[in-house]
Amino acid sequence: MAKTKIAILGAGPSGLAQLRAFEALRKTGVKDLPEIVCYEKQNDIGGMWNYTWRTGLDRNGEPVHGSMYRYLWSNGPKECLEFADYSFDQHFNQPLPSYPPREVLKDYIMGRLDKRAIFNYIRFECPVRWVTFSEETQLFTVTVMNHKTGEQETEEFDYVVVATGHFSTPNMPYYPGMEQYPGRVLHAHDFRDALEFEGQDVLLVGGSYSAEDIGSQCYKYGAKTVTISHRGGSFGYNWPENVSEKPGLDHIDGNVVHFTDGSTQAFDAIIMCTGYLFHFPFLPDELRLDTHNCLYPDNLYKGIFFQSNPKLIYLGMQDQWFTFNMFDAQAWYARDVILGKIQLPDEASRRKNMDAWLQRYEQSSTDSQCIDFQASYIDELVSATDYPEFPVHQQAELFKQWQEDKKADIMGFRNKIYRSTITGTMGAQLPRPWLDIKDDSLEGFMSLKFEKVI
Ligand code: FAD
Ligand code: NA7
Repeated sequence: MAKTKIAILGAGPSGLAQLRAFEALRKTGVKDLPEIVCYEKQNDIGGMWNYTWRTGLDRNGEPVHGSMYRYLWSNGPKECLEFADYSFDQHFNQPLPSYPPREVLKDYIMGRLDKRAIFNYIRFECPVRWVTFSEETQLFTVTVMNHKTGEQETEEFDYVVVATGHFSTPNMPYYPGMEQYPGRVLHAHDFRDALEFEGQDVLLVGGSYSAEDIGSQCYKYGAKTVTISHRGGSFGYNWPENVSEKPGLDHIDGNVVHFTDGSTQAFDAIIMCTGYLFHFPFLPDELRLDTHNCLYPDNLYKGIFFQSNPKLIYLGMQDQWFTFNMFDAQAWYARDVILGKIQLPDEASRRKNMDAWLQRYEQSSTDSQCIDFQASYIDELVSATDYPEFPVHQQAELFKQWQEDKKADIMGFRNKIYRSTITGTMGAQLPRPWLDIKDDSLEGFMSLKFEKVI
């Protein structure tokens, strides 16, 4: 019998989790595993965690995937994203503070991979162009552009795993007057370096992570004033003196921005932190997940299997409190379905199950309830596979503490530390407040003298 073939689209944390799930089995001596090809648009693994200075198009003329910026530090405690099968202690051999910078987290994510084994599966600089499914053969046909050879390639697969992320294609609204605005207007996706805005009056539009974090970065690196326009209300943070909030943006007149409460203010630059679109230009309508950033996208059974064709698997499509450990939970579950260890129920039962989760999601209105919702979702997945059980509900409590810490001190929450639920190790204390540490490199961070806390 021909081997089962799987295409994994994307080698970011979700795609890598899928590769790792199969590798974990291979390492235990299981033979006759499916044949896997992973297509990656970039020239390295890591997905969003690969910092790129580029904006717009990459060297192959493909849209740049990266939305991360220099000086980005983890926006949640590392103790809430720790892999259950590879702890921070194992990787770093010393306790670290709870909010490491991007390079440090990237080092951790990469650390558990046997790169030589993993790289065998990956075809780099191969953006996926088109995917179809034949009812007749029950196979997917995947067409990619191989920029290394300059030729298109087409192959058939039994399963397709879509792991292309959903924080890369900007949602860019229009406001009257934008075309005449004399300053720079950019989306958070193209923000790379807060130093660019030193000494400037900067406006950020949006009410979520990007607005609060890019706003904090601009403050940290010397913007004159930072103003955040939030159409949905206030963040409720105790911002420093030169950071303030405004209601929604109404229109722009020259360099003066008019807000919905009638107030006006001039700005040097506007950063649109207005979120991202789910964008799958390589999928036809009948295979394309149609959703927005939320905790339970409809039509994904277990948050993974596309309802009308469950051989199409989506990873990491949820809004994310939990990240790496959730991707693992999904990848292990998907692996076991592909291997026939877990049988999917029929279409009607899957629908019923999704409806029950959707109903539960509807009843989750506060942040705490949403955190618990995602923790329960992960818990259900983990308990069905051999992925190491981990105290996901304890991690949910850490997230709630993190929320409180942010409310108490938005510029100081990254000085807080938490205890690992995997190893019991307490995070180490930063030697100086986050606001005063301007070097975010791996070497710079690791050379700091952290204070060990028992
Ligand atoms: P991605 O990391 O986006 O990876 C998707 C991969 O698919 C990429 O490598 C991309 O090149 C590839 N790809 C895309 N299209 C194609 C195609 N057509 N063909 C082939 N390959 C393709 N999470 C945290 O846990 N902590 C944080 O502090 C944090 N901060 C963040 C800050 C920002 C600014 C952003 C945008 C996200 C942040 N996240 C954070 C969330 C982050 O998205 C996840 O941690 C994680 O990167 C998601 O993994 P993924 O593999 O699903 O998607
Ligand atoms: P999010 O979390 O999806 O938030 C997008 C924000 O943009 C949200 O507050 C929206 O307001 C706001 N928005 C969307 N459209 C508009 C328009 N037209 N006008 C004004 N405001 C708008 O995206 P983020 O980029 O903040 O975070 C994404 C990930 O990046 C996150 O997981 C982090 O890890 C980093 P709304 O709430 O709908 O009123």
